[in-house]
Amino acid sequence: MPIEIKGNDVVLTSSSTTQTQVRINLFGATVYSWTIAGKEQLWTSDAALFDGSKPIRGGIPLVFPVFGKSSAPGFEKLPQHGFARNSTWEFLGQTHANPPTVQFGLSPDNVNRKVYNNWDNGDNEFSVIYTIALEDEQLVTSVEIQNTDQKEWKFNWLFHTYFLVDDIEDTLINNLPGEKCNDRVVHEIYIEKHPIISFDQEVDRVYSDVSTDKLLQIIELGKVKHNIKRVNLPDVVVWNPWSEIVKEVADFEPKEGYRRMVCVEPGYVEQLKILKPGQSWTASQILHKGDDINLQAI
Ligand code: TA6
Repeated sequence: MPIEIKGNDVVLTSSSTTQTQVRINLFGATVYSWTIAGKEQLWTSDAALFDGSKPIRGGIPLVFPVFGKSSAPGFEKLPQHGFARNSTWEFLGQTHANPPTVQFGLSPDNVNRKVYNNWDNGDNEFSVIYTIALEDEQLVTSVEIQNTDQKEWKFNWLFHTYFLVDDIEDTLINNLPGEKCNDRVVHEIYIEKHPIISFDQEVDRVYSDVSTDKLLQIIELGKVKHNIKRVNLPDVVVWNPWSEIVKEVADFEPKEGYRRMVCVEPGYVEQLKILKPGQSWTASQILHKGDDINLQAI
């Protein structure tokens, strides 16, 4: 049974092994578990809420139409990260049997109105189609955003992916030296000088305009744990809250869980993307298991 609907969950199972699965909750169309041969790849909080009262903490929350809080006109009243993760998406069905592929939809018809009404004048017509394909050692998440309005509007998009690691202090991320970094902890903008990103304190950075030819790898004790490829997603957020911030985050459990996760988040967040009437914008995040370390020149 490659695709099952269990309550508010859609579960895809690989045709080659039942141990390779992805679980998506309709709330936020949030992927909250992805296993390869029985091994979990994503971090989800033990206290994540699935009752629609707040976004699901962990997995792959979808950030739209704003990243963080913004003072840009029309965005000031939106809460952090917008309304996609606060809305119950429509399951549009299966588009392929192998690899199992499904789609979810969001539009003003099913959006969380209370939050949506704070985007411009609460009348932007849009359609988002989210496609998830489960391959044997790869998960592809793609989005198509369409302006179905008579006027233009602007947006950010981000896959806020929480990766599972064994120990954050053994974890490195490569291929970011030379990139422009907006460091939201020290409030400075600089060019990344470190040959590799390591973690021993809170990290909250936006690397902007990173060529999509750059493969990003999460490396633990010399082994590549996760590979992240991006299509049409020039910005990369790297986040680990560390031990103090998590104390303030009620749905982050266990508190020591910050040691088991790192967010590497492909997006279009440094600028607002303008979409004119009738235009569409597409982007993908491609996650796969990997073996060789691939260091790319600046
Ligand atoms: O993507 C990084 C970030 O914006 C951090 O600044 C941190 O706030 C994180 O997302 C989690 O945000 P949330 O609203 O889910 O608590």
